[in-house]
Amino acid sequence: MDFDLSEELIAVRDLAREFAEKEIAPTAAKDDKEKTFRGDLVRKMGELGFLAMVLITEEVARVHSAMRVAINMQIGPALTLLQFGTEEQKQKFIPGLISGETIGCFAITESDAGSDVAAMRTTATRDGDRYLLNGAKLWISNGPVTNGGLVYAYTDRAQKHRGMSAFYAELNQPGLTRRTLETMGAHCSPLGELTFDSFPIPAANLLGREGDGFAICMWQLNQTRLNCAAGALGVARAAKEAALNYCNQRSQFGQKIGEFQMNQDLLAQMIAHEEAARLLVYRAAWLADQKRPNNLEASIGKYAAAEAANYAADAAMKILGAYGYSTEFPVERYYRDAKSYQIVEGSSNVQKMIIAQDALGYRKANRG
Ligand code: GRA
Repeated sequence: MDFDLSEELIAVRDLAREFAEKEIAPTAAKDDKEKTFRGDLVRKMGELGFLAMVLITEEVARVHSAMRVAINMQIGPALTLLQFGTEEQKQKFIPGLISGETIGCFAITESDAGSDVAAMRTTATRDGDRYLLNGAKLWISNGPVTNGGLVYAYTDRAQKHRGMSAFYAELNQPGLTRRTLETMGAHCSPLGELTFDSFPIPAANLLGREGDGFAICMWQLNQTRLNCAAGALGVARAAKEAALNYCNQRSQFGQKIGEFQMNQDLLAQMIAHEEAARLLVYRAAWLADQKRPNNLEASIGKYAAAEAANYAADAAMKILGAYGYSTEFPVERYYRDAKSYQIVEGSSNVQKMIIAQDALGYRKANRG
């Protein structure tokens, strides 16, 4: 077993850290307050080849979790096109996504289809050389700003999940209305509802074959879950760093507050949870690099990292007291942003279901 990163990976991580600290961190609090989507930073990350990878995502999320979501919206569709797309689809759509020229998205969730993906109602009906999309997608990251991404819909509802199909859709066209949604955290990651009314998608934009959509969706979620897990590590680390700094600065009752065992207990638990989660996330990423199945490992990593981020944000809030609760300092942002990791990309309960059902022999997690 080798726990060292290669020199190349260390260099990439350090470059990402420098970029995050110089380009994202200085305006993170302002961007969060003003709910600004930073398309310019997405393009800059595209130029640097940053729209990928666990190590980069963690560095970005450490300074601003919402910018990690932006990475996921680019790589999710790009990787899925790479895996399932035709040569023409790859050439036409991937470059825009990885350069950040196209602001990406993936539209799975609906009002009655969150954890239960197969319950979606959106349909894609064949009409000559195109499909007409009808239905409403909810809680779509980048919904208000995206101009292209993946959309999942039923081409044959009677076939249940085997009648679902995946499409790449160029979204700046008539037939789509958007509604912006407000959330507690990740304010620079715009979220929206997309309502499709006979929205046309060229038949050439179908990924794989009709009916492949559910399996494609599960494959895609397995990639984007890993990015999410890496983001949670970044938030856990940011909260821990804030708590450590404060413990070394602040004095009460004549001593540094780090001297108090109750704070040491919180710090030790934050560190142990974060480090354990990091190893699990790196294992899932390493398996992906080896082109080995890693659905189970990605679920374990995502679950552990989401919980570690929430533990750390909560503990940091306890340690910093009013300075944690204050909106003038970043810990309250970590706290708000951490919460999303227990909800998105398969809630913590969905991950636990995948993990436990695999262990019980009910449903194998690693299927391909
Ligand atoms: O045998 P079959 O032909 O019937 O196929 C079954 C199975 O083999 C069928 O799907 C196949 N399948 C898979 N194929 C390839 C299942 N899993 C996989 C896989 N991993 N790879 C049906 O299987 P099933 O087990 O009966 O499915 P189910 O019970 O309907 O659903 C399973 C499950 C709950 C795990 C799934 O629906 C799921 O993952 N739900 C969570 C949804 C989710 O993660 N949503 C995220 C939305 S996007 C988002 O959050 C954006 C956030 C942005 C950000 O912050 O980054």
